[in-house]
Amino acid sequence: MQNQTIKFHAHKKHPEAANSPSQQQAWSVAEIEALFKLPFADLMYRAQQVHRENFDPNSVQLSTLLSIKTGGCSEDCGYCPQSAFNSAGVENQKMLDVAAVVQAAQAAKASGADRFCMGAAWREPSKEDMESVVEMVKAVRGLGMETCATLGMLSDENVKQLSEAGLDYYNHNLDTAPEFYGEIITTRDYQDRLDTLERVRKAGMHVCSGGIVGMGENLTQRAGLIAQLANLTPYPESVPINNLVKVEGTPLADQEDLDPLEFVRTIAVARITMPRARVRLSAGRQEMSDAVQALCFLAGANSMFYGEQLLTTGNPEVDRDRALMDKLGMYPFAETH
Ligand code: SAM
Ligand code: DTB
Ligand code: SF4
Repeated sequence: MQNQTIKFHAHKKHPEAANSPSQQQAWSVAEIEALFKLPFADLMYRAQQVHRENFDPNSVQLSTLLSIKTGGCSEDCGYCPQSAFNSAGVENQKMLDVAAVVQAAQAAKASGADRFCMGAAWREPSKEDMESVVEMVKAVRGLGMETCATLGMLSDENVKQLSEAGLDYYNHNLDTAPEFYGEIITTRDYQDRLDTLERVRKAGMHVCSGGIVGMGENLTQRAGLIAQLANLTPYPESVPINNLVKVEGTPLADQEDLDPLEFVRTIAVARITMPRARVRLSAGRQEMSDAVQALCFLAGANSMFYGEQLLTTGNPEVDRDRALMDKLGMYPFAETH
């Protein structure tokens, strides 16, 4: 395992976009597992080194989420309150109209977010769905925000339409290691996810892909998820690391808590193995203390979901996040570019 030596270029708006496959190291699951097992201080030191070589360590990229179509999803993802297989009490809603989406994006921008992510509870979008999404992407782009969408699996035609509409990022998570995946989802397989990511990449959009920890996976499986992500060539520009939000009515509602320090370690390992990615401290922040979040930033997280709502569950209030950033001397990426 060798240290990456790519230098941070302060003038670049998107250092993560310069990630080049030719500079990329291949990672075995065993190597990644060895990182997880380092003494905590050694792991944090190494993650900080990589972080500082590639990014301004005090800047945090802020993405605001909006659920543009909620509930009634035909997939059986065990963690998800929006699956029709689960009974989490989420009210099904039809797709929002473009004006409502633009209004939410304007509010997000005014609060300091630089990226707006539109999420839909679909296995995959229909032709009619795509027409509305394309309008939404164009309108949000028109506000000068980066756009992201997460709509399920995509066809070649879908990626073409999204790319032509100017979509900057597509979020599609691998969620967990291939070996554990079948315990959580049965209605689509791992390869389907990899195929969608490949299509997004080929169409020239940036890839946002990560996963969920705390679903009962073991350490090797956590390492297996990171290995899958880090060995994508190139690895994703954005890597959301979600801590399972345990929602009543889902099969994972009673899952045992992951030790918060294991979550911090996962962030550090993602940072080391994907040096130029935006590593996002994602779902689960509402249940996290400021101290754990501070450790995550120290471990190399440099992005978070920002705004009171994730898709159907809560996220810290903007005021609490502003206070946290102030306390840590951190600033939103949008305010320095
Ligand atoms: N339906 C699309 C899909 O699955 O690709 C997009 C929306 S889906 C809700 C996006 C991601 O949210 C999932 O892949 C999963 O990683 C994350 N997610 C959903 N429920 C979660 C939960 N309870 N805790 C943590 N992350 C969750
Ligand atoms: C991601 O990795 N996490 C976000 C976003 N991408 C779409 C979603 C988290 C959802 C948490 C459960 C909910 O609010 O429904
Ligand atoms: Fe549907 Fe996405 Fe939830 Fe799975 S994670 S049930 S695909 S909304």
